[in-house]
Amino acid sequence: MSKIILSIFTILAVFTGCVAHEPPPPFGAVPTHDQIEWQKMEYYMFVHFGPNTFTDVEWGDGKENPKVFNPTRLDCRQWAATAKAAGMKAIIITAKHHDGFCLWPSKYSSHTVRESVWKDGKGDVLKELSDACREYGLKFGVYLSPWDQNHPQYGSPGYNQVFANTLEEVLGNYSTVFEQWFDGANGEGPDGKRQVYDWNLFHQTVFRNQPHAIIFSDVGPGCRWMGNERGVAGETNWSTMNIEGFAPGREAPATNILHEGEIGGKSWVPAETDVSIRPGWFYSPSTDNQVKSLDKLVDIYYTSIGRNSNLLLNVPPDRRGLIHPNDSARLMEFRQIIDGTFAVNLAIDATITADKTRGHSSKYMTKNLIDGNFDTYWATDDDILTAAIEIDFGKKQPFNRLMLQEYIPLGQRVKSFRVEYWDGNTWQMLDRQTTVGYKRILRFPTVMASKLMIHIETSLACPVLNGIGVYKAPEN
Ligand code: FUL
Repeated sequence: MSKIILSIFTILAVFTGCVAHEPPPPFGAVPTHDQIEWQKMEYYMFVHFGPNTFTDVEWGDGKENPKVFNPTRLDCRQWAATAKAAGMKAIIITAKHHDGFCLWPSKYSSHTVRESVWKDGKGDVLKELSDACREYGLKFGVYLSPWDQNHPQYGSPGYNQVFANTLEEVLGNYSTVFEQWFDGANGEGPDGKRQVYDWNLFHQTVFRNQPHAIIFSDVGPGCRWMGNERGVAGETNWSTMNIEGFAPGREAPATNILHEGEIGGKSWVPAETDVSIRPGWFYSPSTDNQVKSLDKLVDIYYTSIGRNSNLLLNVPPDRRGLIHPNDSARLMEFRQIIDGTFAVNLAIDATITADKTRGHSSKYMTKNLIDGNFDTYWATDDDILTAAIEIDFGKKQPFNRLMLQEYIPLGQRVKSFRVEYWDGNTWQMLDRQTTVGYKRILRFPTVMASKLMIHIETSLACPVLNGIGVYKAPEN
């Protein structure tokens, strides 16, 4: 009899043990493998370059003489070297802006580098940049504006195929494209007509040529515009959103939705923050002394990468075709500050405990939060939606940054959390926030404390975190 009971217990224990050791099931919309790899890139360069660089306007009207495009010392290797030294992972270039000018000799346009005097009309900026990116180990991406104020067919049904052919040329002839950037701006063409865009055709063309490309637009589907050009993503920022029935531009969801995403949204469309290092997107000699300050860039870091968004920082080359020294010097200072801030994770030498651990299993313990391995994580049992994680430094320690990361392959879950520190007698409130996502960084005045506690207050499904960092940024 007792043997039977024992076996039943053994079977039960093994069974429940097995269940508890299973990874949490994915929750809601989840990213594709390409979206996960894209999110890990975090920081890359936007390059606005074209006739506007020489005419000092932000929006050319397509009537410019192509001969105005004449960089005297164009060197894409200098752009790539700068991006690399800045810690960026890629460069996205405006292959064609709203003026329709193509930075490659397109056979579907008569308004291109071929018609310019640069290299006697034999140059190709996309070729030079994609080669330079390859050489420097950077990914390559392209911006193409469907709005085209030069093309004679713009505003007629035939233009959609012209644009698809143009895309095919750019995506099929250079290198792997990690991101296709679609601008939502849709204005009038040369004959005063507006185009009804065939997004299905455009998307099919992208995926046929570049199956792994992330498509950026107001509504993705790969990643989304986060609603402003100031570098400030939503403090609450879901990577999920409902995109069905919407389109880029005038048919996009309300800006506040782009800004914050949507809790429980049916698609995974993470935010990308695009912002320029200068007041304009294109170079102007009048802005040489208006490169954003170091403090401003650092603020942008925390309101983009620190808020579950990638950062696409625009650095416009000058009329020589080079990144101006004022911009590159600022980029290097910026990198130094960020690298310095995140060099030492104080959580690594601390004792980290959680009040709940999935199945009490070592597979899901807090050590996974600091092992530097993206694919290992701490989690709770499926029905446990709140938890507390304590970080004990063993002695008083100054710190002013806290980083949290959710394991996004299983979806975005945390809806609210609060952070407290131990003042020696009691727990003191430090901050209360909402979403985490791929990466959330809190910035606060330096605290001297021996312990830090993170309370996950609400979560849509059991919390799954794969990273925690506590840092002491140099005071500046
Ligand atoms: C906008 C464009 O109109 C601007 O010129 C710039 O290219 C920016 C990144 O996107 O929609």
